[in-house]
Order: sequence, then structure tokens, then C-alpha cells
Amino acid sequence: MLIHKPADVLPSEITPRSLFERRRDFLARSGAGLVAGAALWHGLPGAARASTRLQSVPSALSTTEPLTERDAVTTYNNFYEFGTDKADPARNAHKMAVRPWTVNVEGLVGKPRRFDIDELLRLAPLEERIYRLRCVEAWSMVVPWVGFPLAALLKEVEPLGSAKYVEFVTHYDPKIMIRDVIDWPYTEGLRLDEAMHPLTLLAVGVYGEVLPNQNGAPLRLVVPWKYGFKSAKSIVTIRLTEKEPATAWNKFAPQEYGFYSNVNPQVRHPRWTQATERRIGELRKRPTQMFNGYADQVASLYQGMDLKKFY
Ligand SMILES: Nc1nc2c(c(=O)[nH]1)N[C@H]1C(S)=C(S)[C@@H](COP(=O)(O)O)O[C@H]1N2
Ligand SMILES: [Mo]
Repeated sequence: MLIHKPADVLPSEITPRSLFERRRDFLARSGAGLVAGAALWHGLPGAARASTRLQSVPSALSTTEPLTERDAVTTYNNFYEFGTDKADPARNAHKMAVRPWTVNVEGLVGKPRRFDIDELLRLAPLEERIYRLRCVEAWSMVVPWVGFPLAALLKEVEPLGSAKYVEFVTHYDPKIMIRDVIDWPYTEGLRLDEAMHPLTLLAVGVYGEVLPNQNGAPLRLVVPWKYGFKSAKSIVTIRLTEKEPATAWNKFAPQEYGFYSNVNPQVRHPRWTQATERRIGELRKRPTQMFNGYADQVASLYQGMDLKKFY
């Protein structure tokens, strides 16, 4: 297993000495590469969980804004399957087993395939991507994800010419997850060109380590120019389709959540403004940026579309 070289280590990643030593011990015991280490890690209880670092290269697509505290990123979460309070996922998501885990990539593709999660970890070089995450609830964070572009996975399965959309289906286990609120499983969707966009990331880690369950382990989507709910957690199926797929929040409240859900300060949520946001850890409000600040890279995807209609 490789550990970040000192130059790659962000100040926010510096860990207490005791933790570091435990980690080193663990690495020595496991005597294995990253992937085997990751697999092992998920089988270990409690304290040892803090120990899996992912080797990644910094991405030129990262924002340079200050990171949100790691504690906030891993304890202030939306993952409704584990409860609707922000603290519930960190409390309850440990009940989900993330090994073994397979991701089915199917539908309108030349080479449908069932990937083991450990295969996916080796599919493409892992990058550290620091992105803003803007929730529809008008809070935001700056998060150092570790992952690879969704496009790398889609290219493997060779989308057919008839494929226009990508549907994401997430894990649902009624034995450990809540039964009410929305129609489970949580599903999301992107247009194929959005899915192929270089900013669209499949994240396997955060803050240099394997994703904690509450952040969507072992694999979650991150689409930085869309509201946070588009970034489906704990994905089990990726399906290419011809028709626009139904999405969980759109089915729940179609007048409030559209298919596109691009961050747009000019389009109000029916019950509150989207013009401002509060960065977690700050008190002041900031103006929300069009496409969450990624307009230069993504505005062309929506040329000619009425974004008030296609919200
Ligand atoms: N499966 C699933 N994915 C989900 C959600 C959820 O409830 N279930 N919540 C979404 C919402 S509303 C947000 S803001 C982000 C939050 O991601 P984070 O907890 O890693 O910050 O996850 C998204 N992905
Ligand atoms: Mo959200």
C-alpha cells in the first residue's frame, strides 16, 4: 500500500501520531497493496477503520478554496436510507456491509459487465478532486474526493448509439435502512453527455481515505455543478437507457425537484431561494454561483435550453 508522499499531503490530512502508528502497524500486518488492504479494512471493526489511505494524484480540476473540516464532511450528511437527521448516517451507516460489492453496468451497451468493486478501484488512476458540493437545502461544502471519471467506466462497456441517459440505482436493504419517506431504492439519472463530462466523478474515497459508509461507500457519484442529491451514494447498478430515467426526488415532489437539478441561483426552489448558500463552518451567506461555479466547463451542455423549464 502506498501512502501519499509528504508533498501530496494536505494540512487537513495530518493525523495524530497514535493514529498514524496504528495505521503503519496495520499496513505492515496486511503486507498487501492498496486494493487488498481496502478489502481487508472493510472486514475490520471499530478503530482499525481509520486506516486505509488511497494513492491518488492531485487533479487540475480541483478548486483551491479551503476545505470543509473533515469532521463536518463525515458527520453532516444526507443519506436518507439511514435517517433524515444530518447526524443519522454517521450513526447508522456502519450497518451496511460494503464487501463483497458488485456494480452491474447494463442496458444499452455493447459490453454489459458486472464489476467487482475491487476491480473498479483499479480501473483508472485515482485522482484527488476538490469540489464544491452544493445541497438543494442551501448549504455547501468543499470536499476532497478521491475517484475517477465516470467516463472511464462507461468507455469500458461501450455505450450504443441509442443510449441517451444513464440511470443510477443505489443499494437498498430494508433490514438496515428506513422504509418510509421516498420510494426506495434511491435512483438518479444523467444525460449521457453529462455522464461523459470530465467533471463527473465516481468517488471511492474522501480526505485521502476509503469512503466512510455515510458518504456513500464503496462507490458514489459526484456531479459538482448539480445539487447534491444528484450524487447518488452506494451505487449497485448503472443502466444506459434511451428514455429519461425516473429519479427519486422527482417522483417524490416533481414540482420541487426536476431531472436536471443544475445549481441555479435564478431558479427558486418553490419553498426557498437558491440565490445564496451557507458554507458549513461559516455563519455568513455567500451568493450561489451559476452551475455552482462550473459554468465555464458545463454551460455549453445546456445551450438553447430554458433552464427555468428544465430545472
Ligand atoms: N443513496 C442516497 N444518495 C444520496 C442521498 C441519499 O439520501 N441517498 N442524499 C443526497 C444528498 S441530498 C446530498 S446533499 C449528498 C450528500 O453527500 P455527502 O453526505 O457525502 O456530503 O448525497 C446525495 N446522495
Ligand atoms: Mo442535498
